Amino acid sequence: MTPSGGPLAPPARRRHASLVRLPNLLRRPLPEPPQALRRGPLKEGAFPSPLRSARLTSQVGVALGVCFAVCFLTGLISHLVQHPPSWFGWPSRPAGLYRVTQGLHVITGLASFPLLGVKLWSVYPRLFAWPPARTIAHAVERASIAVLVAASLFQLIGGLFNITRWYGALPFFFTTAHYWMAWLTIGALLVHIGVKLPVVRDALTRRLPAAPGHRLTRRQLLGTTGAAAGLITIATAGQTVAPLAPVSVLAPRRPTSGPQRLPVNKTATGAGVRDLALDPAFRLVVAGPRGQVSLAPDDLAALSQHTVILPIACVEGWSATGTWTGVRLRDLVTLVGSDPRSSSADVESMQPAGRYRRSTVAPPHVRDPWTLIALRLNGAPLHLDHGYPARLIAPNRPGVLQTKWVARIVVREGS
Ligand SMILES: Nc1nc2c(c(=O)[nH]1)N[C@H]1C(S)=C(S)[C@@H](COP(=O)(O)O)O[C@H]1N2
Ligand SMILES: [Mo]
Repeated sequence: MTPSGGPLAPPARRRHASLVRLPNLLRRPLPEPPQALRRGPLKEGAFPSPLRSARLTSQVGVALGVCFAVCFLTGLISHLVQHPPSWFGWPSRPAGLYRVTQGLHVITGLASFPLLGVKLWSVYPRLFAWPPARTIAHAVERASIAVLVAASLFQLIGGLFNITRWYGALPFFFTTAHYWMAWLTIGALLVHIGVKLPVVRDALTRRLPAAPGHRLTRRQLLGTTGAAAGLITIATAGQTVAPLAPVSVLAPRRPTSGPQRLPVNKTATGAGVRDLALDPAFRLVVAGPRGQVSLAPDDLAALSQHTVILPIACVEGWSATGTWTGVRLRDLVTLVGSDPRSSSADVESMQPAGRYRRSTVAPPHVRDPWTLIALRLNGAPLHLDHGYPARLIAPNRPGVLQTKWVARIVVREGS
């Protein structure tokens, strides 16, 4: 390499100069498109509603930004809990924390529907802005908004499909797509906020005269939008906030529906475990580096029994509380000679295949006295669809990790 200022410096300087010119290049006016194209919605004044204003767009935008931020962060938590990287630890208490974060995730996602609808209505005439792009920088900014709108709609509609369990309608594995698209959405949103911040600040601080002689004022529209978002929340939040259940007419789930007053996602027949679960030869195998035991239902019932009140909190946003009775996982770990304070456990279902047939219980949950291999629910033996003869129930854990029809527990020492 030649040090700068040496005999070969000029090409480097030339490169530098072209970099300096780039912003100018991006801002150089593009040629005007032909006037003959200016018809229909492209005509001047094609969208006369005086309700559309930078102020309306900004106010709805702020509310939407808050919803997206909460939705993104709670979604990230859910992803990390289900796929923990080595640096991530998730506590077992407070027991209902995941129920709250995931409830918020689904509630803010649903409340975003009316907000995004009104926001898009308030700006869609700009689709027909004339000229379509003034400069290259303007064209890039418009393209980034197209990405933001597409990604947002993908997230909201995909999420809605998931909570209403139309899985079959999606041609890809939902959670992976939802996770990566969330980063794209939030990235495009940050760019959008960065670009629009001066406009938003100006629109929110300047007082505008009311639109004269129009039937609907901006305040009324904002009030209606807020009411719509609130109504959607009340009409769906009952799937996790029990007192709202009677008015939650849009909630895909009622917290008390299903056998033993608890919802079911995967039934025993659906999981293909019916015959295995009812087999009298069933044994729960607990295997660790220091020993192994094989427990018949009577053996399990003879161990010390404990009762806990814990929710099932599904990633779909519904949650429901049950009274569970069974054996502490940490007692089973002790039974095979390992230390529950520093052990983790892989809990495996008799379900032959499927994404949720196995889950890992990390040390904070293994040692928690509320983590049970439950045998009973709400005062009766577990219903077949709730995981009979034995299922995992632990505090502060997503429903997908509360493995049903447990047949084998592999204890690992160290982590
Ligand atoms: N073996 C197995 N366990 C499972 C599942 C599954 O598909 N297979 N589904 C999980 C999901 S997504 C949830 S929300 C809870 C629901 O428990 P419940 O049906 O008893 O309410 O079980 C979990 N345990
Ligand atoms: Mo779930």
